[in-house]
Amino acid sequence: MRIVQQICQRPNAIGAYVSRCLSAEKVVTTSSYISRSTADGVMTITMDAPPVNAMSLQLLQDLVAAKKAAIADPDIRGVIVQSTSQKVFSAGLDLVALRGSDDEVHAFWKDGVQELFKTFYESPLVTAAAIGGHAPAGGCFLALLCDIRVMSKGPGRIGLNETLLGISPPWYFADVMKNAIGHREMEKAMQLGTLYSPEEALQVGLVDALAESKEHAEDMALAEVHRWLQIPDVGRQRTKRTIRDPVICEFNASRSLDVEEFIRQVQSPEVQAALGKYLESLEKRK
Ligand code: CO8
Repeated sequence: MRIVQQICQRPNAIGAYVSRCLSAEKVVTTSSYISRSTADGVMTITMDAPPVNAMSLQLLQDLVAAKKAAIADPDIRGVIVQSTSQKVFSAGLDLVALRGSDDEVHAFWKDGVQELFKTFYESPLVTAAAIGGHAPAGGCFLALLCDIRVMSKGPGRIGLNETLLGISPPWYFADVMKNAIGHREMEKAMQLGTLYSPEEALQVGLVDALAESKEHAEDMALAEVHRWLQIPDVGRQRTKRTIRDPVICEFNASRSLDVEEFIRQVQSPEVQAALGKYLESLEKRK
């Protein structure tokens, strides 16, 4: 499997994406779950794990690898995360993976979810999520790690709905949610497992803007990234670090405990039963 990484170095930022990289072209390797393309200093990471971009360990690791590649590339200053699906950004963590063996769930959390949080949250790059449909649970979490969130109007829903599955997400899920929507709204939304419509999400501040379609969301996200890139990196990045560093420090200090707590929780008979029922209910909707 391979992807094409294309680089255009034109100074004309906004609008230049329309002709995304017909010139210089660089080929890099990838997995089957994402593709990346680069233009005008912005890397676009597109999730492609049908049907719903459920975050398996592989998809999580691919996202992390792509983001790290962007960070390591001196020509890249911004990142957009999006999906090939017309109706789902990501259905969140792979529920089947949460029913794996001890070793599997350990690796899933430590090498997948924790790495995703750390890599995206502490990244200095301007990062946007173009949310072209449903973004429950882990899908919402990924969007919350970005600086900018644009969601398409329509039937898609977004929120941290873990309690509906009988699970309780870790503190840093709550923290990033609180940053977006405030403490009181977060307390209600996370306990009730609220999934917001795009209009409601805009109203509470969970997303920054609404688009008419998935493609429009991607265009708006790119334009907004370019707007942020007009700010000198040195000041913006230092400010981002100042704001986010305390959370990263707390996270680094509690990683082992967090893995233990995750394993304890997902392997309890109650949670396994709730996960089983939830997967069955998804099946029955057909
Ligand atoms: N994981 C694995 N498989 C999934 C998931 C998922 N998260 N979501 C959907 N699927 C599967 C379905 O079972 C179905 O499989 P199959 O075709 O084999 O029957 C297939 O994907 C297609 O699903 P749908 O038919 O439901 O697709 P729709 O387009 O109709 O609906 C939705 C898309 C709205 C996204 C819908 O699939 C849905 O609601 N999915 C569940 C979303 C959800 O609740 N995710 C929660 C995941 S938990 C999480 O992310 C955070 C956990 C934090 C853990 C903390 C513990 C300490």
